[in-house]
This record gives sequence, C-alpha cells and structure tokens, in this order.
Amino acid sequence: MQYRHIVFCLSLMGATHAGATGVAVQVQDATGKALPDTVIYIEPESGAAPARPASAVIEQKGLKFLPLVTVVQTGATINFPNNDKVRHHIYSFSPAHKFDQKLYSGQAASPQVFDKAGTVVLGCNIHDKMIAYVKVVDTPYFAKTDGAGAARIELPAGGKYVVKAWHYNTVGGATPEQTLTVKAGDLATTVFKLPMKPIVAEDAAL
Ligand SMILES: [Cu+2]
Repeated sequence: MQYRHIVFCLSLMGATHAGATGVAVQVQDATGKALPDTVIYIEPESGAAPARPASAVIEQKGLKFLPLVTVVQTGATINFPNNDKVRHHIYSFSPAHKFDQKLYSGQAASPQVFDKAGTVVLGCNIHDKMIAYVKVVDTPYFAKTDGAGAARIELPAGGKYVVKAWHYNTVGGATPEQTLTVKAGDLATTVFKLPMKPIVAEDAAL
C-alpha cells in the first residue's frame, strides 16, 4: 500500500514538472518599454513547418478594424464582418494580397484567402483613418505580444528554431530574428528590442 502510494505521488510530480516545450518572448522598444501587438513567429531551422492555416475574423466596429494586428498562416481565410451602421469599402494595395471590397454592410464582404507570406495593410476608402495589418507567415507557430509585451508559443518538439519579431511600426520594417535551441519540456526565454519609429501626433490622439 505504502509503496503504491509513493509511486502514485512521483508520477503526479513528473506530470507537473514536464512542462510544455516552447518559447517565451518579451518585446521592448529601444528604451525598454513593453511593446504590445508585436507578431512573434517561429520556424524550424531546417525543414518546413506543418501547414495548418486557421481562419480569422477582422471586424469593422466604431469606424475601426478590430483587431489592429492579425497574424495567420499562409493559406488562411479572413472574414470581414461590418458591425457598423455605415457601409465600408475596404482594400489592400499590398503585393502579398491586393483586393478591393466595394461598399458593403453586414456580412456581405467576400472572405479573402491570404496565400502569400508577407505584410498586408488594410484601409477603407470612405474612412481614411481606418487601418489594420495582417502578417501572413509560413508557420502555424505564432502569437501576438500582450499588453506587457509578452508572448508564449508552444512547439511540438525540441530542436533548433528561428524566432522572428515583427511590429508594424519598426524603422524600415526591421524584423529581427534569433536562432534558439529549445529543449523538450522546456520553455526557452528571450528578449527582443525593436527599433521603433516615433509616434506621430495624429496617432497619439487616437
Ligand atoms: Cu470605412
């Protein structure tokens, strides 16, 4: 009885201590201020990541795109429900996905398939201040940093991975990367410092 009880406790401890395999990232600007809405994405150093594109939604509400930043894997579909009372006319001129969805309301916008990796900037022809960013990446391992500039991404196995950090407001679109060796059952931690463009007065007022 006693012996069985000890074995049971040890196996429970084992389950608790074998944590998830992954990477925890902290993102800051050059002054050390936490940077929310940074896209972190991770690719295996060799070989391709599995294709598991999940669909996403970018709504229009209060004359804004919500969320401001979306990250999807190549091949993902995004829907654009208009939850405002006014009509929107959304578009992208970005080479990674050009489209033009003329005036629509409700659910009438065509879903868009994002089949090329890159950055897509969305705008609205009627409301100049509406803007959103879609980062399309060739990996299902991604996250956005939270209000404290933190993101955590789980990985299927230990190994060498390339971790990249992208923010829509970096100088020259800089997307720094780091190669990390991740041990199975371990959370590798790292910090990115991004060179940010100054915030213009108009943005600050929003
Ligand atoms: Cu609009």
